[in-house]
Amino acid sequence: MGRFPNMEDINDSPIVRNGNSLILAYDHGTEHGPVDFEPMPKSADPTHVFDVGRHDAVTAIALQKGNAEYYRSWEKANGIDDGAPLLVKLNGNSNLAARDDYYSPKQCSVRYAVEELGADAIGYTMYAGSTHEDEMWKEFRDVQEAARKYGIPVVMWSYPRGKGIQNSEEYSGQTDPKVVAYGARLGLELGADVVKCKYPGTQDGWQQLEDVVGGMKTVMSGGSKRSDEAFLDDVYATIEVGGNGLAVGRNIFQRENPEGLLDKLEAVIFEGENPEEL
Ligand code: FBP
Repeated sequence: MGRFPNMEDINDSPIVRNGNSLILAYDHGTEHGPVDFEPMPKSADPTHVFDVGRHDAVTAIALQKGNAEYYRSWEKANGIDDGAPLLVKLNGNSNLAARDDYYSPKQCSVRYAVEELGADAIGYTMYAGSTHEDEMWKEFRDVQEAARKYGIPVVMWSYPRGKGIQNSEEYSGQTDPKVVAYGARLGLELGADVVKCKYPGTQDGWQQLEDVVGGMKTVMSGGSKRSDEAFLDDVYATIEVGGNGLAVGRNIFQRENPEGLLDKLEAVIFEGENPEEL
């Protein structure tokens, strides 16, 4: 059953396999700038990462509009028919902007993503807690309703941050389990199909999030690069308590050979295997 009556069951979406997803995120040139490519300079070439996305473990590649256009022409020019399903990230923001609080402007419409780019899903970053939250809610409303018309899943990057959280005595920061759970719940109530959240540091913290999402799909946000073991342990901790996988960038493209880690992630996310036994 889809969450919306006219929507297909999300489990039938190409971005989902065995109920779970591994989204290869590659919007870092927007969000962080070229500094994220320095540890692995070849990752600055989008075609290198497009190629990594052909690994069986990857159920979607998340790209900003410009790279999504490039992705489609790369597929066509090279006769590639086994690239990852495309998730177009509709909004994004740079590290260069001087803003009074967090805001992620939208620069791609759902219509363009679906009709021109053939998107299988769309993504939107929500900064609840920012003084610009109201504006983002309005933008998300339009995005979500348009996506429903096309019957494609909506993935919310739900990253509560900004003055509302910084100035609160109740919350300790972005990865406070209460904050992460609140962000996840907003995904459910605002109409996302998948919510992507920061790892709150413990399995118990992820459990708190799972307790309030009413069965909506949740994926863990990768974070900065760490060892295979530490990374797999966090992913497994979420899967054990009902998580549905991962949206990951740096832990994949900052590795010289990400295939080994992708093989293990495939076993953990889609087969539920314990990484200690791999
Ligand atoms: P990573 O796995 O590299 O953390 O990527 C996930 C992601 O959500 C990217 O899509 C995005 O570019 C980045 O994290 C944003 O992270 P932040 O806003 O916390 O710097």
